Amino acid sequence: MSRATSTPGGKPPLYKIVMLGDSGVGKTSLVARLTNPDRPLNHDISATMGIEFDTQMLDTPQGKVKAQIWDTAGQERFARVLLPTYFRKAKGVILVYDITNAKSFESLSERWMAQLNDHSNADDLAKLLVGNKSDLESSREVSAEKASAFCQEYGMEFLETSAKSGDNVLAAFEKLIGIVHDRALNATKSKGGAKASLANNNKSEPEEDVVKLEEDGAAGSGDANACGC
Ligand code: G3D
Ligand code: MG
Repeated sequence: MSRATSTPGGKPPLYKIVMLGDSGVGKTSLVARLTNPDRPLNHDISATMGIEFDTQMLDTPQGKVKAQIWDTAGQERFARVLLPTYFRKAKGVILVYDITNAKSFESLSERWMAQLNDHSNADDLAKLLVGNKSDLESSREVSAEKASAFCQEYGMEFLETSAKSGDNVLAAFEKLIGIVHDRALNATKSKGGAKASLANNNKSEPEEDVVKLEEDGAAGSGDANACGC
């Protein structure tokens, strides 16, 4: 379990979340919009190879937390090799499709949910469905009703976003990280309270490898090699 609580004045808890979805749906653009909202949508950064991650401080109703957001190419052959590393210790997942591309929505049930189940304990992961490119309403192929029905089936929340306009981007990441943080706090309580958790955390828990990646200076470097993948 990640550090679910922080000491007064201490570091906020850090949670790993992963982006999933077909190539081209806008995963990299969403992360870029979150971490650098003033940068126009520009695709020098779109040729995502392997794995990269970035960190971002986010607000939740229970205080500030740090999200370590992993992004992948979404290219099947490459992703298969990297998936175990990708999912390791993840606490949340954002499943992204493109509202103008019905196939990208079908891929969620045909491919991405199966990979989630194969490589993680899907029940332990907080999940958020994101329909991106909401600015392209006239080209819409996936209705919000259809997406909501999918969410009910898999027990997840849903938002439509536009990485291009910035609409709902922060809200999406905050929603997911809020769920992750709530779950961690509840788990801490049910394990005997925050005090016990803090005591355990001082015994250098194995989750620290996620933190270590960041401390190594790899965070945001955009370099798959930098995270030892
Ligand atoms: P990916 O990381 O999921 O593969 P990218 O997707 O972030 O690389 O985005 C793929 C393409 O979709 C990019 O276009 C990008 O500009 C565009 N895109 C991403 N999000 C949005 C959005 O919300 N609205 C619109 N209109 N376009 C978006 P290019 O042409 O650079 O390939
Ligand atoms: Mg990408």
